[in-house]
Amino acid sequence: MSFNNIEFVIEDGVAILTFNRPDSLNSFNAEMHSEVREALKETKKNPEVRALVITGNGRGFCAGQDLSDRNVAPGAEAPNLGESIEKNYNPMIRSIRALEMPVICAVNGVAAGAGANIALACDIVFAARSAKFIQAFCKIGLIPDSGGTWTLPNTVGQARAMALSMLGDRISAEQAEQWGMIWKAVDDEEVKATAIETAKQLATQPTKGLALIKRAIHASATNTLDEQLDLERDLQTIAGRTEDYREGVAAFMEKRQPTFKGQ
Ligand code: T3D
Repeated sequence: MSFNNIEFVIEDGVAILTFNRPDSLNSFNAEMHSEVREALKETKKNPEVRALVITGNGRGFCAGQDLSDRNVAPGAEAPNLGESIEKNYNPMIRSIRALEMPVICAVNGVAAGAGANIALACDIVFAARSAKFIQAFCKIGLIPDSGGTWTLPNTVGQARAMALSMLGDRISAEQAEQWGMIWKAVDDEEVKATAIETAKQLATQPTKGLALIKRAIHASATNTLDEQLDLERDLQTIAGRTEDYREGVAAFMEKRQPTFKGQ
């Protein structure tokens, strides 16, 4: 697969999707959207892929929408941003959330606008110590999209979500870690390697079980405890029927390392 705006490789069971428009801090134009869609489709359908890493080239992770693609000249018709969200950003966030495998993000630099919220939609987020998270939308009269108005209150609470969204302050990776917005801040030169190593390790684990964990944790944001208990019962039923569960228990009983196939 060859792309102009992203890099996409598969190695050791891990798909690595790298945003690659470093001159504009990996902001999204229409072509990049369509390439990311294609890469996510391939990630989903390739049976060898058992984890995904998302990262960026250059000094930024992603600065959201490429604003040079928006005609705001006096007298020009107002762009229909809802259409753009419906066609591009929402399907991307839904795809990341629905992928039945762990999605690991390596935030290599500034993550602004939709870029910040794409990172926060991933399952495990590592960020370079120098990276910043910016809900930049308010600075141009927009609201956080790409799931930001859902993810933020659910991770950092309403007070911080509101202030981050209205002030558009730069949040450091360490602050993001302390607030539970991301998993870990790591040294800049280690962030991509750490994410890829974690993904490769996860790609040897019970993929179906991990996908069910992902489903359960996401559902908890809107479920009552009763609903969540029912969901755990249902998902555990599915988990208990996987080959990997059988292998995990057998390996434990036989005091050997398990070999999980993701089945
Ligand atoms: O429109 C729709 O479809 C609706 C959906 C919207 C989703 C969104 O994401 S809306 C929010 C869009 N993003 C932003 O508002 C962020 C804009 N960027 C910034 O505020 C700053 O660039 C950063 C805070 C991210 C980083 O600042 P700094 O000082 O480190 O870098 P810089 O000098 O501003 O940027 C470096 C270059 O990248 C620069 O180009 P140049 O001057 O070297 O040729 C800059 O113009 C370019 N760049 C950065 N962000 C964008 C961008 N070019 C186009 N679009 C961008 N979003």
